Amino acid sequence: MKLIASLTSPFARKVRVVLAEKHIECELVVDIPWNEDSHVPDYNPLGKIPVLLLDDGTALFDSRVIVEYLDNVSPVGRMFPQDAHSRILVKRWEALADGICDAAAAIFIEKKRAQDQQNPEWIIRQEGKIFRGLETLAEYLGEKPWCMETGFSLADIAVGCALGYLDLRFAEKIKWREGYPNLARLATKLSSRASFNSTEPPV
Ligand SMILES: N[C@@H](CCC(=O)N[C@@H](CS)C(=O)NCC(=O)O)C(=O)O
Repeated sequence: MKLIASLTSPFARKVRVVLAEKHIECELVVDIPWNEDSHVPDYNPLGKIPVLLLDDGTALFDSRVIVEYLDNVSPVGRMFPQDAHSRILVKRWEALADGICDAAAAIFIEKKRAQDQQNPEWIIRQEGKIFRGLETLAEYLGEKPWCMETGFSLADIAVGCALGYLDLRFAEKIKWREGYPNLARLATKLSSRASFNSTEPPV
């Protein structure tokens, strides 16, 4: 099995953390989809990472499909609670955390354009998604030790990867730790796990 990923993608990090938590061996192939010579479109017509290449040649994308597949590969470190309602709540946490990453990545890409080609209204619209998203994550978390009452799950991983991505791209602009101490507590706890430590994005 091979994971095609970059070292900074929060979606790829989510998959890498899941692999580490479940102790699944997987070769990492670094491929930056923005590079001219990227092979990502050969495996994912959408040209996005992560892509998981199975030994029989099947290419799986996107990250939500991959983590669900991995959770079925091994019973170690279950990522989803058993009952249907809790399971769908984990998926909602994941959708919200991933959505924050989508908006943050969109701003990052827009800001790479020449200043006079950037669309400030569109950036503000994406920022709104991030700020409302953070507020909702904090509200859902409350004083619980983990996102789900049932304990550590994919929800915590998705949130940890989203917060880590905000630190990577917008540490100066988005001071989420100051506004949301409960999210800060969760992030600190996650950073002490080997899975998060070993997938820390390079600055
Ligand atoms: N929903 C997708 C999002 C993947 C995604 O947006 N990946 C980014 C890297 S962070 C990418 O490959 N972008 C290249 C592009 O949009 O062309 C997932 O969860 O896998």
